[in-house]
Amino acid sequence: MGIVSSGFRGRRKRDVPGLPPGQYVTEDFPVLSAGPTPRIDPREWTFSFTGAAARRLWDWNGFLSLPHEHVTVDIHCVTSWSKLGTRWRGVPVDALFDGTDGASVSAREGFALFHSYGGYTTNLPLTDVLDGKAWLVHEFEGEPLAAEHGGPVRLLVPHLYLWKSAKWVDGLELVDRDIPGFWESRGYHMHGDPWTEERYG
Ligand SMILES: Nc1nc2c(c(=O)[nH]1)N[C@H]1C(S)=C(S)[C@@H](COP(=O)(O)O)O[C@H]1N2
Ligand SMILES: [Mo]
Repeated sequence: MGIVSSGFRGRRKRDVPGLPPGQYVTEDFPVLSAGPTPRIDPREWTFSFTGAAARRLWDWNGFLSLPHEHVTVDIHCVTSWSKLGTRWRGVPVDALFDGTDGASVSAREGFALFHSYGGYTTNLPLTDVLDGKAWLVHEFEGEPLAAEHGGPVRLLVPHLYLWKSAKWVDGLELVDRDIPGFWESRGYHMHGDPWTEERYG
C-alpha cells in the first residue's frame, strides 16, 4: 500500500475529471504566503464590513453566531496544483449582507476589496462572492483552521484561483470600482477564473 501510493505520488495527475486546464492534483496542502504567518488570538480577532452601504464590526462570538454552512469543494492554485474535495465550515459572505442597509447592496453591483492582517488584499466583483459562491471559513476537515492556512478565519472563493481566498481575513470593504489587490497589482489577473486560465495580466 505504501509502495503503491508513493509510486503514484511521483507522477503528476493531470487526467482527472473536473480538473481545470493546466492543473495537476496534489494530496498535500502546500502553504503559500507572501509574508510571515500572523498568530491571531480569536479573542482579539475582529471582522469589519465597510463601504458606502454599511459599517459593521463582528467580534469572534458575533461571527460564530452568524449562519454557518459546510462546504466541500476543489481548490485551485495558480502555481498549478489543485486539491480535490476539501471540506470547510464557515459563514457564507451573503450572511454579512443580511441586515445591512440593502439599498446599494441589493443591486449586486460593485466590488469587494478584502483585507487581511499583515496588509494582504484581494479584489472581487460582488457577483463572485454572493449567492453562495464564497465563505469566511474557520474549520478545515473538522478542525480549527491552522494559522499557516489562514486561521482563525480565511476567505474561501473556490471557483477562482486560490490567491483570491485571503488568509487571516479581517475586513470586507465595499468599493464602486475594481481596485487591484496585493497579487493583482503584481501582475496576476484581476478576476482569476481557473477554467479560462485567467492567471496573469
Ligand atoms: N493574507 C494572505 N492571504 C493569502 C496569501 C497571502 O500571502 N496572504 N496567499 C494567497 C495565495 S497566492 C494562495 S495560493 C493561497 C494559499 O493558501 P494556502 O497557504 O492555505 O495553501 O492563499 C492566498 N491567500
Ligand atoms: Mo498562489
